[in-house]
Amino acid sequence: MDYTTKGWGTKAVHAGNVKDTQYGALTTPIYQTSTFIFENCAQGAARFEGTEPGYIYTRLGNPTTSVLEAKIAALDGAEATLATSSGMGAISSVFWTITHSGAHVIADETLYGCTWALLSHGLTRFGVEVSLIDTSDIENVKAALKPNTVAVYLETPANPNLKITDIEEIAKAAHEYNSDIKVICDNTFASPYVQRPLSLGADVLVYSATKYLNGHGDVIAGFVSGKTDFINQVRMVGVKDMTGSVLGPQEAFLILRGLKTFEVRMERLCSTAAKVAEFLNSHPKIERVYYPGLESHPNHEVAKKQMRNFGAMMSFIVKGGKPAGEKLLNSLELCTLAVSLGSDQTLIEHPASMTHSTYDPQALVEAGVPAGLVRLSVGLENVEDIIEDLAKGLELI
Ligand code: LCS
Repeated sequence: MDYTTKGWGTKAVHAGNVKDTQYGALTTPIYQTSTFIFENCAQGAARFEGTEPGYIYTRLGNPTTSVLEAKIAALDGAEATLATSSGMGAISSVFWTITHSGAHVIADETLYGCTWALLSHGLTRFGVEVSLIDTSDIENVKAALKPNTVAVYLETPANPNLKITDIEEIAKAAHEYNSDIKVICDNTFASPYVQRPLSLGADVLVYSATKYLNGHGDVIAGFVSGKTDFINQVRMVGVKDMTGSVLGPQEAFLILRGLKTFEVRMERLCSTAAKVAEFLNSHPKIERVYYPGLESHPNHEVAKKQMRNFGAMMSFIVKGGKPAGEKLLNSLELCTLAVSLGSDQTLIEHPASMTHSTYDPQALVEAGVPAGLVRLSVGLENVEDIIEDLAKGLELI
């Protein structure tokens, strides 16, 4: 069946599933195998040549993972998807595929801390030129484009301050300059439920599937989505030869299981987050809330245009800055002090000393991550319980 025109829940449950003709299993089996048997040498050679379809070795593909990849491609509206063993595995496999010494990458200055470190301290060691700019101002992007630019990389909403960049505008400017430039969007904070950047002109999506796509805080994984030719390149160069960042079949199965409830989880998370953001925004002890759904967000109009909901991530500054924020984090009982996000549990953390401690201090200021910023990933608990916990914590300050 073609699921392209079907609803979200239907896609998440059915797209990509392969009928088990051997035993009729309802759910996708876990093919816990490192390698696959060839009937004879000719068949092995043909599979390596690519003239005969079929599995070879799990670093190149596995039936459990293939079902998951097809499902994510359906959710992203992508031609193809590649699963990786982490979000950083997805991002680094893409960069190892498209960069070389002398290539130029434009990236937003506000990124997940390890992505920032990969670009600033990692790729530059190998002769890649990296320009970190504020991509939310299109003029900055136009000014940074150069003949050797191979990619424009951004997160929207960005980790940790929920900065919003206009994907359509960036893709248009980059492709007008040079149609070979890859516009790469890290869609982790939004998830495909909230935002589908390929339909806005982006070329490549990367994810930490550790977050909403798995959704239960028990797996580390990543994805790359895009055109079939490009995904094949990332599979056969970026992952097979350069990073080896392969997702195991057990993890693929757990993500498949998590995806069955993707739509209901996301609906609930987004509606709870909107209420929590309103609560924080009207609280006298809160200085500022960063949530794309609030009219006070500087790019609320762009968020409304490109997101179909506003997600479940937010950050805020408590009046009194870092010491007051720390007091709050140390006193919460239901909201759990931990990094990561997109889990069933509400998680709260301090970016400057945790997820973004990889940044150079000056770069952190330029990226709009003040010392007092607190990041909240709203979970599946009941909204009144989350708000009660935050209210109690704020009272203690
Ligand atoms: N991209 C974004 C936007 C992320 O938030 C993360 C992880 C990654 C990529 C990397 O994914 P991973 O390799 O961990 O699967 N973000 C984290 C965070 O904010 N707290 O802990 C991890």
